[in-house]
Amino acid sequence: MKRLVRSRATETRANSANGEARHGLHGLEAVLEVVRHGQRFAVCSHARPDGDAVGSMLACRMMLSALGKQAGLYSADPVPQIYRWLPCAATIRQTTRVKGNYDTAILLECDGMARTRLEGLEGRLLVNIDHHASWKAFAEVNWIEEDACAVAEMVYRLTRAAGVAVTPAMATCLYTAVLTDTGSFCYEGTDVHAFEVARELVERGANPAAIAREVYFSNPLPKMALLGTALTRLRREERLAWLWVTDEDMTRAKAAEEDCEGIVNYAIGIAGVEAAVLLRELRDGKIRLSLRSKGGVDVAQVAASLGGGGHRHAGGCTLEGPLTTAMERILETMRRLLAAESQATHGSTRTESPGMNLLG
Ligand SMILES: [Mn+2]
Repeated sequence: MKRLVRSRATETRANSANGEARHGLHGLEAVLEVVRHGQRFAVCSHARPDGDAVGSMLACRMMLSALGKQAGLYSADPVPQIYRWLPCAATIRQTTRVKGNYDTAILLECDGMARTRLEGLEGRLLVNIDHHASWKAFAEVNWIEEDACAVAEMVYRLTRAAGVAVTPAMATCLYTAVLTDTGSFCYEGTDVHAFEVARELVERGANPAAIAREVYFSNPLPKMALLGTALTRLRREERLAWLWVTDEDMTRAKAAEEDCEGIVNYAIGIAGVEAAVLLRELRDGKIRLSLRSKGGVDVAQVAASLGGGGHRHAGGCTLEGPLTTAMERILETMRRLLAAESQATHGSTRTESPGMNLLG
């Protein structure tokens, strides 16, 4: 199913091969050129950074430093606890504004400047490196590889192409990014390339067991308390499952924003469920959605249509509240999507029976 998107990426690869930019797209070579000529780089990724964003930013800075360049790392949100042990994680500055005389800004897996929630990027040479299906060619230099298992794979390739030796610290950052972005090598798109990159990173000093211990076996207790609450709200209707977390739940569990990470996987993990949604009430009343699919339906499309982004299997977006309104809206969209997919696959619309709550 992921193969459906290969054509665009293949075209991108072709662009880089013949060095010519079509539709505003460039390749690795164009980014390499910018890296060689620039001196001061601001490197950032999307707000609410995940393992791929954090690991790739850190490795990117290490690569630029090795080339004798200056690099500043910026994030609108704090680095999640489970990634704070990464080498040099403290060099990521949490701010809403990038200050400094950077000539170039590298945006990792963002579909626009807004996705960073950072100000001060304007007026610099913008480089866009993305592997999301929801990519946009918004920058001066756009390098897109939808087939890359993580943006870390692209940073790794860039590092190799720049002739920079991948140190154990870089390998650790990049491996963590690949590990988390492939869902521990479980998601669709975990192909031979993903394992090749992982193998090369382990060869260069990444320690899989030590990294897994930090990322998966170091959960704070409030995260478990929040998960417990969320699971009491698990609902299922045929091939669709959903659950939600209120702001009050967060307060009661003493949970942090990042403790919501992974909850949606319990919903998509149910046998027979094809698509899942986690709704999370934010402090400002808006509702953050995490969408998952086993591949039959494309949640990146849904997310993009609602102002978000992601991949076929995983996406996210933010809706206006209240929770019940956002829930009705997304469930209606998902039901329609599943019905259309069912019709396309089986030639007839399955009757989606009235909702059956899993727990009462
Ligand atoms: Mn990613």
